[in-house]
Amino acid sequence: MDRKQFLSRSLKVGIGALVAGPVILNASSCNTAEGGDGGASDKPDTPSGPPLVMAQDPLPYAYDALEPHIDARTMEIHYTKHHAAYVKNVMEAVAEEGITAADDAAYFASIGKWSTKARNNGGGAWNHNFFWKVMVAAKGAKPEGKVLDAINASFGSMEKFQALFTEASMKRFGSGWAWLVDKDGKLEIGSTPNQDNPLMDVSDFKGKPLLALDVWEHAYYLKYQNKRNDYVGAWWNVVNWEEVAKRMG
Ligand code: MN3
Repeated sequence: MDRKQFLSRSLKVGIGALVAGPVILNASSCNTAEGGDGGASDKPDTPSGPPLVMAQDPLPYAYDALEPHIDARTMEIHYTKHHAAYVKNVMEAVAEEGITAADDAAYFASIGKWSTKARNNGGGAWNHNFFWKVMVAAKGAKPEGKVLDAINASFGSMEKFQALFTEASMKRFGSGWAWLVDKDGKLEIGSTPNQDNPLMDVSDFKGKPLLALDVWEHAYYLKYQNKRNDYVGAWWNVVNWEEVAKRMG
């Protein structure tokens, strides 16, 4: 696919997102400079020419797959309403502001250049694609191998890691996210407000995301009401540690 075809395709995808609501593409993570039907390839540092394309990745399991820890109704609303809206709105911002970026990482690395709408909805689109993948109907799987080793090396034990991550989740006032990141080869725990993430230039907490927990009330209120602590406690049962291992590389 040449550049012209790619731009044309990107534009169609963007317009599709505007008029048709959520666009579900079989792309692993939104935009790539390659486009094309032959599959996306990671290609860092390509020129920031193409319009940004963010899409809603397919949910990797059924709405009820994470029951009883996360209920089907919450999952359905979260995916079809909240996440879909972030994707629709970021593509609106792309059209309005003429946002270009070689890929998601490049976009977030210069998110401060764009509007609050672009920041909040771009973060919302990406964070949820990430969040769905780091959960699985694992029935209480535990980290092992290199993930467990890294957790032990950074935090002392799995119990201490969970306590610190839970604390970060609970201390995030209002809406936001708790994160486990790789920061220069070391694991760190932190949180971000709203839909910010650790890839953003404007974020106080930075690193390569390995695990994330959505602590917006929309993620848990139907089942847990004000008991965020119970939600966090239940969520450990559905963490996809294999995905965390993959992200660690
Ligand atoms: Mn959410």
